[in-house]
Amino acid sequence: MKTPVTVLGLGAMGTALARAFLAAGHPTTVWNRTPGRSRELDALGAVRAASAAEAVAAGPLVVVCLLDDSTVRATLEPLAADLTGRTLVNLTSSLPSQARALAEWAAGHGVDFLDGGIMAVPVLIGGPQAFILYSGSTAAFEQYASDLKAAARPAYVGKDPGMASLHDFTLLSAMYPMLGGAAHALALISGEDISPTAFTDDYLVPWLSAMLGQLPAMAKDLEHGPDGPAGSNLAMQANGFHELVDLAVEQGVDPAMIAPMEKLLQRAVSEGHGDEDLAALVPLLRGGA
Ligand code: FVH
Repeated sequence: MKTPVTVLGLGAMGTALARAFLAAGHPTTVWNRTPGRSRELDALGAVRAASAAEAVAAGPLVVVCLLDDSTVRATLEPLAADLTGRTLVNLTSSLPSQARALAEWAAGHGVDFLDGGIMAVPVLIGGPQAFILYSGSTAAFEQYASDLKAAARPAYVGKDPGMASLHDFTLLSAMYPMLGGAAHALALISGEDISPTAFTDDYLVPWLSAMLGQLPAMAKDLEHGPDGPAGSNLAMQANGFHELVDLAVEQGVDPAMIAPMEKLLQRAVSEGHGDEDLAALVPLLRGGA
């Protein structure tokens, strides 16, 4: 028999996780604060527990996916005794410090603990693009990785329970400005006779894909130092960037999304990095505001 799994929380993500475990043949017990949510899981074979404690008692592997860290603490703290001897996998978004504190709480109650960062939206769960970053108990990961695979490809990023969250939020920090930049680009053309779909398919995706292809070189420069003169030096970029802000103003678009980049480039130049490449921004940012 496959490992029984308990899922606490049937929001959009908890429901997707429960569906994936059911699809992979895991006996799956579910609980949600508001009863009756995600009724479709019943027909797939989910067992609906009357209380969180009853859900926890159903099996050795407890996956929690609630709104935020304070919700998790409020839900789990009364269940400490029920969780003892089981493995708790927290897939709720939380800060590294919160994950570490939860791990400490779990250890104090004899609960094996993994924190996870879900790199997917609900519709991708169970599919090939989804992956989930895990950190915390190596033993728990080794024991349950093959079960957790039902939800998404599991990637273990370290014993420190804060590592999954650090990786997760770092990846989101790269994603949001990219998607915000895409929204800014589409706003620039929105008053024009240009199809957003065609523009995106023909130019935006190929352009961003080509630029993404440059990231490994940037990371290499950062790790080993530049291996030649900058192809696109920061002085040149800082000099021209105001035109992007001017274009936004001309098109009636709020430049809020791109304006901080101009300031950052100017700062890099004024601090002597004009002849360097974008990798020079990394230590600059690390130095703080
Ligand atoms: N959905 C997504 O795209 C992202 C992908 C990456 C990871 N996130 C994180 O996953 C956590 C849950 O997100 P979600 O999408 O499932 O969120 P909701 O659909 O809003 O469901 C929230 C669940 O939390 C329950 N809940 C809220 N407050 C309480 C409380 N005080 N006590 C107990 N449970 C609570 C809520 O229950 P109910 O409102 O139905 O009673 C839902 O089960 C989240 O950390 C994302 O950042 C998702």
